[in-house]
Amino acid sequence: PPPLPVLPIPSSSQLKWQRREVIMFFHFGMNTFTDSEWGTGTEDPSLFRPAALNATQWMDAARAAGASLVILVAKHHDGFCLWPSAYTAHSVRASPWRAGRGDVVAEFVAAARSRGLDAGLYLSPWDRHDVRYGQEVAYNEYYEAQLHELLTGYGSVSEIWFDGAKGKNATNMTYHFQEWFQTVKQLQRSINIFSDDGPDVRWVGDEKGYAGTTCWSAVNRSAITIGEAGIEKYLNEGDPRGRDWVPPECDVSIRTGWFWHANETAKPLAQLLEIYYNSVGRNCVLLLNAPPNTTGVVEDADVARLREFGQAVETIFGTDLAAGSVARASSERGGGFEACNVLDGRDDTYWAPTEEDGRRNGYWIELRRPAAGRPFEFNVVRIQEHVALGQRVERHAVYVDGAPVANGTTVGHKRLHRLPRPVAGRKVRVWITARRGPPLLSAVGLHHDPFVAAGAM
Ligand code: IPT
Repeated sequence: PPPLPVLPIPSSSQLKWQRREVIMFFHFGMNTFTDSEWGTGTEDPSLFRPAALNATQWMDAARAAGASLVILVAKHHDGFCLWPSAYTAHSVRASPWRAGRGDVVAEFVAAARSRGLDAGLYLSPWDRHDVRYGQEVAYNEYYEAQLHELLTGYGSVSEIWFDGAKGKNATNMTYHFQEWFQTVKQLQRSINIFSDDGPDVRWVGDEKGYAGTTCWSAVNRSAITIGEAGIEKYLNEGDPRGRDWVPPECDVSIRTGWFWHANETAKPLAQLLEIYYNSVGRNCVLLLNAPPNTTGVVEDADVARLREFGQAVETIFGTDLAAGSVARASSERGGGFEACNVLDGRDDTYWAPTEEDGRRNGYWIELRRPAAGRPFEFNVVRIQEHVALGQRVERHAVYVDGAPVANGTTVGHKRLHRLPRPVAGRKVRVWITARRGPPLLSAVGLHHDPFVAAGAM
């Protein structure tokens, strides 16, 4: 029989999200036109006038980066709404753009669909414009009403983002998160809700795009208060004893700011790849932000950088040097759970050992080059758990022909080890030295990363 789950386990929406690996964020709005990151809320709507907004161009940039989901900031802290909300005058309706008949959310969602991408939305709880902010009942109702508009007017929304950000001098205000989350799920059953404490996807605790070297998908949600300082380390590493499956998302901008500023440029490729290894390679989804400019397009240099990034990931991971090797393991459960499943490129097949195995010598799986073939030569090791049945690995180590080359703690959906220099050998063995249950591995891959710069490690 198949192995039993080790709780907690992901929902099908969370699994689908996890397998996206790279998704994109678009911060665009009043701040784009005022050279600001946090607007005051007093901005004149007439300032919002992108000369040639082209959301399809944003989608092409997202696709070039390898993203399958795009998230738009529909309202940031300044309160200006990118859709013609019926509940406020502070929106695109009051701007000169498209003569006040424009709707960025509608154009964004339509462009995403036309390019085969799923859409998500961000609606800032902190609102520095609306007069109801500070009046608990009135503002929470306003916020609910806007959730309703966004989640009923634009078709299927895959993710919604609740930012915990709030200025130090912000008016006191209790957000009714539990009611909001309930409304969201009632309107969109398969949506993933992002906030510091999920319920579906959690913040990783920083805006650098780095997860902890130990990174559990689980946490105890009751241990987290949204927006509270001091929770960052817990969010960064997760909790091996967590009862709630709430995997982390790493939000980071390709530039310094979230919004477009004339004097900023995109991070170099090497830095974006470092981010990839420290996010996707540490059991997270990478949410990469690109800021459209005052024209309403992502700048050519940024698009070029996103394309370079997407191509680099494809160059490194498009070829699995372990393909064609022979897999054996400390034990095999049999009946469809053979060691060779780690080589088939599928997420739904995996190696499962016997229950007794761990009590004897410990668990290991080994890839071997047939005697006639050339030795392996690689500088990246990829290990993936079948997290559909829970995250189990607590500690692991990688050996090449008996010599240690890498080790670490958690694995989760994907763990990447980038080695300082290429190694060669005929046998690659992964030891699982500590675990919460028999390890279930869906993949062990070997890759060559030509972008490892001398000294970049
Ligand atoms: C930070 C919020 O405090 C946090 O709750 C989360 O929403 C995060 O943003 C998302 O990036 S604020 C930021 C200035 C660190």
